[in-house]
Amino acid sequence: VAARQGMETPLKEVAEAFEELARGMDADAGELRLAPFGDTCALVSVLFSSLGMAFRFAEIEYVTKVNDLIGAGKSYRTLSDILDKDIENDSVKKQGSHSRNLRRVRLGLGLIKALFEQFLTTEGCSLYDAATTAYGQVCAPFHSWAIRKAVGAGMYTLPSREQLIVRLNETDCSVQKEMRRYIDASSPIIEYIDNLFLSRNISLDW
Ligand code: 1PZ
Repeated sequence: VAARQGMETPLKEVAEAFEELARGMDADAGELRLAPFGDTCALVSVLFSSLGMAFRFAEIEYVTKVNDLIGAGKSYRTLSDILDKDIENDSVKKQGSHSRNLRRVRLGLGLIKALFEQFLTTEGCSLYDAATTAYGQVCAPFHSWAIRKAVGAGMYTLPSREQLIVRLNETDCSVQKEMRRYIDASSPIIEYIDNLFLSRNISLDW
């Protein structure tokens, strides 16, 4: 109903927040401030409930990392600031460091982007196929065997395409539009985060 009446749906809210974040980055001469970044990433958790209970553990994992970055926003102004600090302390890849959590949250954003891309380009395919491909592309290379097995099992509990659209309070048409908006708005942000690491000679193979 919400989609038909042009009201805010969770997906639309997320898409708009990322558009706003991308605009803010342009306005700040290509700098990404930590506080609005954390708040925007936190919004994504509204999408988890539509995936079902099996992904509660992914939600907890993601939210913990986002909350760490939100907390860091009180002491650090930008994303570069946390990375530079961790380089100084030799803690970029250390478990629980802000930089490592940033890398993990970026994987989450990339996973959603890949899922939406799969969803849009494989209309006949199930959500299971779309999510399995997206996970395999973005996160699986960096996850342990045990995590990959658990995620693989959880995939079988995903709702159908149609169920997902209903749970998101969207229509066939509106869901495509909002997913496209998220893909477009999140791309420069994901690329920016990758470049933060790469420009400091930190590879992305972890
Ligand atoms: C978009 C949804 C697609 C279908 C569901 C795919 C579910 C992916 C589940 C990911 C489970 C992550 C489990 C924990 C992994 C941790 O080992 C790592 C490393 O953490 P560290 O060692 O640094 O403490 N954590 C991550 O890689 C964080 C990944 C976050 C994944 C977020 C998923 C976002 C999905 C959004 C759905 C709306």
